[in-house]
Amino acid sequence: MTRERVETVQQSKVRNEDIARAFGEVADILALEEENPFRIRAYRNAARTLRGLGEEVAVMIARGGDPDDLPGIGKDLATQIREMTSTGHLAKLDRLRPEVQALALELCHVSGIGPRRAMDLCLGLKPRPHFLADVLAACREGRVRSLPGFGVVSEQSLAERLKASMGREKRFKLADVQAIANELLANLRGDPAVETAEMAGSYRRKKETVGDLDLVVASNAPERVTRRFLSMPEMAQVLATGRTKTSIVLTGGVQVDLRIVPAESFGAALLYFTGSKAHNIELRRMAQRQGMKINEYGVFDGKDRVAGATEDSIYRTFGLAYIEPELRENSGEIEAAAQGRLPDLVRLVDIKGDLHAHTSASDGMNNLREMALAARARGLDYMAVTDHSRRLTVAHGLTADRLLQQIDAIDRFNAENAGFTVLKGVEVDILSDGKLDLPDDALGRLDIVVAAIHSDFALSREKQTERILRALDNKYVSVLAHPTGRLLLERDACDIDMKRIFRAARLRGCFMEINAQPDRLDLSNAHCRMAREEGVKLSLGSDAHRVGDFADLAFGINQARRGWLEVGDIVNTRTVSELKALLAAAR
Ligand code: DGT
Ligand code: CA
Ligand code: CA
Repeated sequence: MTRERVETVQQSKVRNEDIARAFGEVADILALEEENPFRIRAYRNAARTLRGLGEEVAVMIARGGDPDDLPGIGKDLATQIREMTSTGHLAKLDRLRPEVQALALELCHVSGIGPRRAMDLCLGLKPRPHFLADVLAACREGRVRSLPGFGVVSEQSLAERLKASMGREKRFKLADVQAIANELLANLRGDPAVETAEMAGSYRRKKETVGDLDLVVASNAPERVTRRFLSMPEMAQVLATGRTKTSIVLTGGVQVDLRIVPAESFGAALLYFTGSKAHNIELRRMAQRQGMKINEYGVFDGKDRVAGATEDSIYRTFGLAYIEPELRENSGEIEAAAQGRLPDLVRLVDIKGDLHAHTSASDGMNNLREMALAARARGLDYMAVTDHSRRLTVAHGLTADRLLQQIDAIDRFNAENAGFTVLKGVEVDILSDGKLDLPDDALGRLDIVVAAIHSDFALSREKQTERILRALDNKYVSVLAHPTGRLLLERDACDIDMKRIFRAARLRGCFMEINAQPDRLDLSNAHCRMAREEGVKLSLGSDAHRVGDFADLAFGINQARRGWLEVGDIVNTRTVSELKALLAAAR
C-alpha cells in the first residue's frame, strides 16, 4: 500500500456496520413500498455479508479491491458501497427517506397495521404528522376515522396499540450490537487507567434482544475513564454523567450505561449490573438470611467487606457454586447452585456438526463444496445440506428430481473428501394441512428430513398444532425446524400447544430444532428447557445461507445454555455414526 492510500484508509470513518445499517434501512423502506422481494433480499444479503466480513470494506477498496467480488454483491450495490466509503452518505437512502416514510415504517412496526395503510394514514392526515405522538393525537381528536379505510373502531384500536407500544422500550437483537459492544470494550481496554472492563446486563446474559448495554470498569481514575468514554467516535448524546456513572446514546441509537468502581468492588459491580434484577433480589434475600448485606461494592458482614473483587468469591461466601450469566434469571438457578446440581452447560466446542444448511441449489449463496469446506474449516465433522423444497419457489425450492441430482453430488463429494461427512437432507415445507411438500419415496432416500412451516402462521392454536402433529407423524421427518416461526422484534411465535408437540416428537424420535439465525433463535430458552424436561432431544442448526453463517451457531448455543441444556440434550454433539444410528432408529 502506498503512503497516500494508507492515509485515505485512516480518514475513511465509514465502517462495514454503517453501510450494513444503511442497506438494512433501504430494504425496510423498499419493503414498505412493496418493492420486488429480490431487490429487498439483495440489500439484506449485502448487509449480512458486510457484517460478516473479516476486513473493513473501506480498507479493501483502498488497497485496490472491488466490492463487486464479494459474494452476493453485484455491480449496483458495489457502486453504492463505494459511494458510502468515499462520501459517508448514500444518496439513494436520502431520497428514499422522506420523513413520512420513516414515520409510516415506525407505525407498521409498532401498531401492526400494514405498510400501505400506514403510508395512506401518514399522507392523509393534515397537518402532517411528524411523530407517533402526532398520530396518537390525531386518533384522539377523531381525525383518523374519516380517512379512507379507517373507521371509529379502527381509530380506537390504533390509539390503544400506539399508546401501548409508545410506553414500550426499543430493543436490539444481540447480533446487531455485538460489533459495537466489542469496539467499546476494546477502546476502553486500550486505556492504561482501565484495569478491567466487561459488558454486563442482558448482553452478558446473552439474551436474544437487549434494551441497552451496561459496561462495568475497574479503575482508580474514573474521571479519566469517563473522558475517554465520552470521546468515543460513536458517541451521539450524553444522557447523564457523574464521577462513576455515565449514560450515553450511540449514533446507532443504542444506550450505554457505564459504571466505574475500584478493583476490590469489580466482582460485586459486575454481578449487580449483570442481573437479572430478579436474580439480584433473590441473592440479596439470601444475604439477609445469612446476616449479611450485598450491593454493587461488595458483600458486607457488619462493616467488614467479606467479598467483592470477583463474582466467584461472592457466590462462595453464600455457599453457592458459580452461576453462569446465562442462568441468572431467578428460575431455580440459586437453589440448584446451593444443592450442587447446576447443569453442566453445553458449549460451542461440543458441537460436532451442523444440521441445517442451504446451498446455491435453493436460496443459499455458496455451493455445496464451498459450504462443506467452510463447515470443516470451522472444526465441524459433518453438515446436513437441507435446501428448500419445491413449493418455496421464491427460494428456488427443489423438486424430487433436483433433490436426486443433489444426492448424487453429495455422494461424489463424500467419496472424494474423507474425514468430513455431508448428510443428505432437505428442508421440506409443511403445507397448510400438515402434508409434506415432497413424496415419501424422495424423503426416504435422505439421511435427515428437516420439516418447517413457512406460511399460514396465523392459524388457530388447534389447527396449527394439528398441522404440525400431522407432519411429525410422517416417519421420515427427523427435525422440526424453527418450531414457532418467530422472527425477533418482527413476528410473534405462532400459537401452538408446545407440550403436545414435544410429547409427540419424543414418541416419534423426532428432534426439535434450535435455529441459530440471530433473527429467529427459535426455540427460545424457555422452550429449550421445556423440551429437556419433556425428554425431547434438540438439534442445533445454523440455517446457514453462506459460508460465514456457520458463526451463527454461537447464537444458538446461547439459547441452549439459557435453556439449561447439557451435551446429552443436543444430538449434534454426537459423532456422525452415532447420529446416523439415531436418525435411522426413528424410521
Ligand atoms: P435490558 O437492558 O432491558 O435488556 O435488561 P438488563 O437486564 O440489562 O437491565 P438494565 O440495563 O435495566 O440493568 C442492568 C442490570 O442492573 C440488571 O440486569 C440488574 C441491575 N438492576 C437494574 N435495576 C435494578 C433494580 O432496581 N434492582 C436490582 N436489584 N438490580 C437492578
Ligand atoms: Ca441492559
Ligand atoms: Ca442499563
